[in-house]
Amino acid sequence: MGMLSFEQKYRVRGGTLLGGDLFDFWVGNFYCGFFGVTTIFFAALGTALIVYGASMGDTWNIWQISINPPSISYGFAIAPMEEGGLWQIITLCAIGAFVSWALRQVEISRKLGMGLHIPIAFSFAILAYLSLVLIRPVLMGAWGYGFPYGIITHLDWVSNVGYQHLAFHYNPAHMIAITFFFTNCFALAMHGSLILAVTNPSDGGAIKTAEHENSFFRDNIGYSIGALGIHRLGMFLAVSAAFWSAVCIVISGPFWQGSWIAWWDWWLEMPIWSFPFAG
Ligand code: UQ1
Repeated sequence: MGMLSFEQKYRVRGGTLLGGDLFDFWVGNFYCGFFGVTTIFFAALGTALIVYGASMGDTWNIWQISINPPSISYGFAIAPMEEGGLWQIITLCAIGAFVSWALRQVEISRKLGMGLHIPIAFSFAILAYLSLVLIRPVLMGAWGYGFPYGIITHLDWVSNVGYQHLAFHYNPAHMIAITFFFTNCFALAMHGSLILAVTNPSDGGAIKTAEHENSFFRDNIGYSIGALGIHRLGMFLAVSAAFWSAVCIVISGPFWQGSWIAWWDWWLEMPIWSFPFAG
């Protein structure tokens, strides 16, 4: 149940983006809101359509079930249900549910008088999804460039798109995205371990303070980023990882075709290699 005295003060009307007082209430711990209703609507409809699509397929093996996008030949047309139309509606439901969830986060943040950091951070995850099923397919000319909704089939799709570019790890935006993901893991491992270290003293020991946190890192590496700073760094690293992931897939196909190894030829073609020795 949590902090009831705190909640009594902050469970206030208002802050809604749409509908005024309509749906401005809580169900147990959960805030409803207009966008809570739309989240449940899109999530329930999308899930039901995935199950319906699975029932039309030839397997109930959870690993092999797949809802596929239309073939490329349909372009931007609405495909028949069994030939990708279902994928198109499920994609609309997913976008509707994700955007509703972000807007519900905005309403809750406004009620609490907080910043909008959470929905802004979450919107970068939505952007990464949109880059795969909306932005890149639009730039490529067909919905068929979206990825299939299946556990194994979406992995096959990633592998296939990777090999279409020969060696995807040579994609510079992919390199940057991976670097942000790993650095993010490193930062959260440091932060999580530091917080556990100061809040879990040995039996009978006293919980340590922010000064202990700062002192550890000053003693260890000569620098402490600070309690607020580590969270600013964390948001920057996480949001950057999602952003560069979106960039790395959107440029693959629409703005660069073929081998990502060959992209680095600009380096070999620099005039500095021949200038003094040109014969
Ligand atoms: C840190 O300096 C700090 O400030 C006290 C934290 O806050 C609790 C941290 O969690 C971490 C991990 C650090 C160290 C991080 C860097 C980038 C020096």
